[in-house]
Amino acid sequence: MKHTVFHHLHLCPHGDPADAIADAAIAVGNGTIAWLGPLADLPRDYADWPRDDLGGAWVTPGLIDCHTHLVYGGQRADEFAQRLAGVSYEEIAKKGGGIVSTVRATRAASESELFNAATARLEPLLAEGVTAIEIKSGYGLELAAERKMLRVARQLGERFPVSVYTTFLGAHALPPEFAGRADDYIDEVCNRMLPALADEGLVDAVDVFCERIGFTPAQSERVFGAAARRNLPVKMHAEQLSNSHGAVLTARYRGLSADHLEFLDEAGVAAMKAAGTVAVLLPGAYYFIRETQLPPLDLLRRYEVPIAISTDSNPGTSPATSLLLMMNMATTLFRMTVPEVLQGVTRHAARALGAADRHGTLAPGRAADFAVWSVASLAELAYWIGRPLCARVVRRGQTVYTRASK
Ligand code: DI6
Ligand code: FE
Repeated sequence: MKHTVFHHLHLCPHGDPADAIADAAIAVGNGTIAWLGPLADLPRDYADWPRDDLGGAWVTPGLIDCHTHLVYGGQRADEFAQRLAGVSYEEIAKKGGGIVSTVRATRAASESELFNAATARLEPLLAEGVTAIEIKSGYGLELAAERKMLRVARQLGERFPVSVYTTFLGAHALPPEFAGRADDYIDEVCNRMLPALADEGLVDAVDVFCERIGFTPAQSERVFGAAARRNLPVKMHAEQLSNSHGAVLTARYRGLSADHLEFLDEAGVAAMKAAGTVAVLLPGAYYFIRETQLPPLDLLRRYEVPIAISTDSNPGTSPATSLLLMMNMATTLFRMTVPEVLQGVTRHAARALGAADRHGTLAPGRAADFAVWSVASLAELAYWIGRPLCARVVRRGQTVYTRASK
């Protein structure tokens, strides 16, 4: 049995600095946490276990990026340039650009090309302490290409030391071959794509883009109904560019999360609270499309809705591969606090994936998945912009990443 006592560390076991433990220790046996707490209280059973000195670093649970579109072909830097010249995200989408241009590139790419492109985006996240990640489909918009995306997502979890949670987002945009026939495409999503992909074990959750340039609440509800018939949890890109009251619909289906939420109203917040639906805020998309409507932080706080933070890593609205940068943006742009954003990338993010029993908290009996930070204060995780702060990543008790020391 492989066992180690990690010591000479400060521990933030639940992502909340208020319950941090100074001069702590973590006893790990066979990849599972046997005990954690103040080193001075280390039980005798572990006194003779080999030690691993973390040099006074801070330790948090491994980070969770709970909303990504990591797998896709091509990139959209030229559209970015157009938007800098004043063309809006919605205008580009209406002219057949946007999501649909990534669809063309994704359909044309092979599985290995998609795997290699996604790897280049995954590696910086892993180097920042991410040990669990959600990866959506949604750039295939036909069965074979959606299957290809979800297979690549599963392969990333097999190849790299990260837990991958897949989300079927067939209802991301209307593919060109269904132009003007959105209801027929929703039939295809509900009656053919989702059942086939669920039967192949490729789907952990189902998402839909409920928006003026996406799908209506009625079409979104049909997708949720199809997910419910397969006992699959749901989530939604909701209230990103307008208020379609998608969050209320998501809450009605006891959705894991409603995401974006810039235009969320109090009725939506109250419904999310009642349903236990997590608010996933995506500051990278807010920043990149130069949105000005802030998500209703005061309402979310007043109703005590759990808030998660994520990269929304995607080629159109958030070409981001840094969760720490999202923490900085969520504090600076959304005025969230350090404890809020730390919990937003740990236990609340785990809850948004329906995996709070497996990720986001360090406790006896759980997998020893943690990040080791070369910082003097946890506030530095949201403070520094673009600075490498993760010294080591430990997954199931084994060191899977060590930052090269100068
Ligand atoms: N909202 C977003 O911000 C992404 N998808 C969505 O529903 C954008 C995806 C893209 O532009 O490629
Ligand atoms: Fe998204």
